[in-house]
Amino acid sequence: MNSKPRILIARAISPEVVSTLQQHFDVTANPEDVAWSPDELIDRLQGMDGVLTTGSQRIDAALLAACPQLKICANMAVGYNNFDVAAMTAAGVQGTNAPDVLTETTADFGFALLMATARRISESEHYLRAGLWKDWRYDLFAGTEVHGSTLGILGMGRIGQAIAKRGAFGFGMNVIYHNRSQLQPALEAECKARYVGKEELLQTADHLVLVLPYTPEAHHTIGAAEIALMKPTATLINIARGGIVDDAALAKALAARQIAAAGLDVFEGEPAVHPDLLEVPNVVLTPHIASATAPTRLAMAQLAADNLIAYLGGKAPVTPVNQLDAATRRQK
Ligand code: 8YV
Repeated sequence: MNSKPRILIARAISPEVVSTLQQHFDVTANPEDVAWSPDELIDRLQGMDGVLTTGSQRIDAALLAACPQLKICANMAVGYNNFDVAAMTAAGVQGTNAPDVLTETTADFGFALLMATARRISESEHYLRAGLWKDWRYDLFAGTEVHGSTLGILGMGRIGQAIAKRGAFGFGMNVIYHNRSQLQPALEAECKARYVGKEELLQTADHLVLVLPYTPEAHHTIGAAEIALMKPTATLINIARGGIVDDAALAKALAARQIAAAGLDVFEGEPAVHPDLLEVPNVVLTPHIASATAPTRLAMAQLAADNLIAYLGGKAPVTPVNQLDAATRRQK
């Protein structure tokens, strides 16, 4: 009798996706939703053929060597900077991510964070809750204009394009972007976005949204020198990854009002947040929730499950992040 492949679900996900996976696999889940340490993860991965990971489980050469049975890591995230892709490919382990299903939801949140930052929503709510609202005042929480302003986007992938459309068509914004490569003219027209150099983007944007993938080259893409190029009235929004922004430099710039405000959903070393960021009022801080709506979380988990089912069932993965050589691929 052929036994079912064994998989580990590293964090708690929708019970319906767990049930689907149970039809195909011998499943070990994590119903208490414990954030395992790297060593605990290695322990639990012994004898597993596949794992459903989130962006917070690091998959590296040491883990792959310690888990020789492991054949696929299915990330429930579009970003996969938690994967050492080269090490996975060298070890013959398939990696998959979860693109597309979260694009519009994440773009919605990017815009929500932009609006909250520009219009000082968090800051003014704290003021109200603290009982400080006693009277009307001409410039009470006067913010930055959104409609008709210039929206700058750094990283023009699927999410960047979805944000551009919201800005151009919903808010009449002038959209400029910078990316590793310029979009095809038809796609630029669809997004109503104009390609500019990085310096022009920094100097011209009223609201700068970061949506680029986190690679070693993208570390501290925005630091003190880049912030110095921005307008004093500008806002900076990071929904990409912590590490793209030098958070210490940003906190300093916000305190000095070198830029007007920032909205951050991701942080260097999260869930820890740089203490200086917690001290400045002109920043909106959220705990990495840009893709967090119930339907989108479900779609992300389903896509990760589909990848596990396809690959361990002998088919091509749906959304691979690496291409394996048939000769070196870990097999049953
Ligand atoms: C996830 C994300 O919530 O998809 C991504 O890249 O950052 C988020 O949508 C997170 O990584 C958990 O998997």
